[in-house]
Amino acid sequence: MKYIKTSVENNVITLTITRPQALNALNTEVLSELSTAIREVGEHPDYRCLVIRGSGNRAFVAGADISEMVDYTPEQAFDFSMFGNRVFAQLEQLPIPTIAVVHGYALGGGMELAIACDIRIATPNARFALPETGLGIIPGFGGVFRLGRLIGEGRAKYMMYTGKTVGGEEAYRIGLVELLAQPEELEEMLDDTLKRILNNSQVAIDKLTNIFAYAHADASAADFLQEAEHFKACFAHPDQKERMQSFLDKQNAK
Ligand code: CO8
Repeated sequence: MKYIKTSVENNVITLTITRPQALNALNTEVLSELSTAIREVGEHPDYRCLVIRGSGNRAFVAGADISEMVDYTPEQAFDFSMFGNRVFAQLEQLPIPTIAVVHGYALGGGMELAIACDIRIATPNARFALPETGLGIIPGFGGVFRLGRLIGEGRAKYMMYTGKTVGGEEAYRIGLVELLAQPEELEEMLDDTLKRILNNSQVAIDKLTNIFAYAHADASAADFLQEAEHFKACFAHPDQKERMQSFLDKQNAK
């Protein structure tokens, strides 16, 4: 794989999204590789935990790829959203615990990826935001529904309507991340969490992951379709093209 690097240690598999030149932004290729990697994780009998990280020291994932999305037709936007929704649902429904390790930017689809995992560990320099409304779109990878479950609907609406960035400490305070670690303590905290999970009964954890997958499966299918339909409609409006183009023009002028 070109964009997803894999490593395995003590029955724990780590997937590192590796597209540092674009702050690990998710284009179709990255998403396709992620889909394959997650499917393979689900089929492997020996893995007991999955860790997801972003390459480099600046970002977990800076969102879906804006340069790819800017010219999408509404139909392409619908397909991209449904595809992303399927990949993140695959992740959410894995039969093993999943942990996102977040440093730097976790924006838009990147934040949606982090909240599709079971547990999040972040450093104070983590930057979470859903900047989609500023780009004329909405979160399209299941985040509209998942975020409210995690931090409460009011806070979720605040983050989506305002696009405001939340740093690592605030993310910890509002329950967007479960663990906060100074950069030098991050690996130790991750190892400690993994050891605690691995020391417990695999049978019991397997039962829990099954219950959580069951709890969200029915609602998710209808929710994702609803989200993708509205996501599609954003691409039929000039706001989306103007706002994304304006972002890209500013990037080019740097
Ligand atoms: N897409 C494409 N390229 C990106 C993205 C992105 N989301 N984020 C960063 N990059 C690229 C930059 O264009 C730049 O590339 P280049 O060097 O070739 O110009 C490189 O990464 C480094 O970025 P910057 O030079 O901008 O670094 P700064 O430190 O100045 O800024 C920021 C970092 C603040 C992260 C800035 O890059 C930024 O604002 N990026 C966009 C963040 C964003 O808005 N993300 C949300 C996108 S929308 C989304 O995720 C929707 C999800 C739902 C999709 C549903 C299905 C379709």
